[in-house]
Amino acid sequence: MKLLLIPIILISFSLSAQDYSGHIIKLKNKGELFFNSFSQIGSFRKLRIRNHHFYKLTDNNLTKQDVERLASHPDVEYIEPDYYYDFVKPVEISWGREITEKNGFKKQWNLYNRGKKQRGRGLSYTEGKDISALKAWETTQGNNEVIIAVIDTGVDYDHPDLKENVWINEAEKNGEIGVDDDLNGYIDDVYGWDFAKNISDPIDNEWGHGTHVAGIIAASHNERGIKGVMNNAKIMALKIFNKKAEGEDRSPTSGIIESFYYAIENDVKVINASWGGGAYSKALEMALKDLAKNNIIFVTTAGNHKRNNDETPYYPGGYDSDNIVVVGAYDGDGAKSWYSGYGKEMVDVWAPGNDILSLYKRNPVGEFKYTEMSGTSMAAPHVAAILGLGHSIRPSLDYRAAIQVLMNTSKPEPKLNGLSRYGRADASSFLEGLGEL
Ligand SMILES: [Ca+2]
Ligand SMILES: [Ca+2]
Ligand SMILES: [Ca+2]
Repeated sequence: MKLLLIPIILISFSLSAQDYSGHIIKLKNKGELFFNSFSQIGSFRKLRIRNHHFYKLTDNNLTKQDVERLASHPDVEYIEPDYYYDFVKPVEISWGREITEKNGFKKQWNLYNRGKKQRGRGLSYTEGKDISALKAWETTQGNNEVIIAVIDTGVDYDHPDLKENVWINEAEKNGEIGVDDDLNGYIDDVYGWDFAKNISDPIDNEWGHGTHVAGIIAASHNERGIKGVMNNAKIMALKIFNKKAEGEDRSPTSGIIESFYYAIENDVKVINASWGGGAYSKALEMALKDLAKNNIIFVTTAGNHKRNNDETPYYPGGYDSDNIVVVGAYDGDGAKSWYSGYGKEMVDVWAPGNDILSLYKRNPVGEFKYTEMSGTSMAAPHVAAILGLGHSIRPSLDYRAAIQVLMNTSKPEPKLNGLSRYGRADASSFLEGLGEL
């Protein structure tokens, strides 16, 4: 395969503390008195969160006194800024041409590291520094009952190397356009939802980041392209980042929270969240705990900021909920990727993150391609998929047990000592470990 190396986008995760859009208000009840008192302040939108009374107040010009008045109303549990989360940042991206299965898999050192230098790249590789995919596949290649939500820039669900493994809401697919056929509050949500624009189509047509993540998890083991960690899975596309929406390439916390409850309502087992950087939100922490109550594991990144996450909390990995797995990135030698965040307490395990070959969104003339990207965004989906393999053989697997086995069966790596709680996530040892439960 010939790759034209063109560094294009940097995928970054930087926090700007004042960056928010409106406020999130949690009410203790339906808030009839509240809305009578504040009908003149901005406009309120009810968030689609079952069993809770959350509203988004879109007025951006509230004074400190306005916020205090709202907060002191007896119906209000709390009010907080609706912080933005960022995707976007330095990742090297290289454009690939059409590739065949044979030469595609050869480039997937992340799945099978032969320890060979790649031609012309000068990159170093050490045999065996991978996730042991080949050995794991002797046990399982996945199961298409296992739903993994990719909360990201959307997913190009028509990519020929992914479309077999895309989650489809059959009631909407076979239903009427313009009608909420399954009465879930979302009209025509066939593949998931675009929470950024609040429209039904979560296609990844602007960034390609979510499609790349989805391909790492579940590209088909067919005659073309690459192999995902899972050959069988269902990828649900929950789009929160959008170039032309409210925060442009950022997502307000309110949209993220709604996407979590969409996942809860639709039997998701694992969420991949390759994003970060927002300020602490009580509402988001509560939503993460609700994922745990619904046995959903939340896999996220250590960030591409090179910092120690023990010293400066990095969210969402820094939230206090026992269903969160924070993943750092390693290179072809098993060493920490130069950009990866780390932390003896706050980073759990490691996965491959450099020059990862996966799917790319279709180009402007409609061709489906592949590309390499580097970042902790690429490391996290390896772990989401490894957990998905676990669910494939143990459908009622408890999230706490799954996470414990993942940690305990990770490979100790001297080069990563002191930088995390555990070692390199290992698919084959994980499945063996589950077998011993
Ligand atoms: Ca619907
Ligand atoms: Ca419909
Ligand atoms: Ca393939």
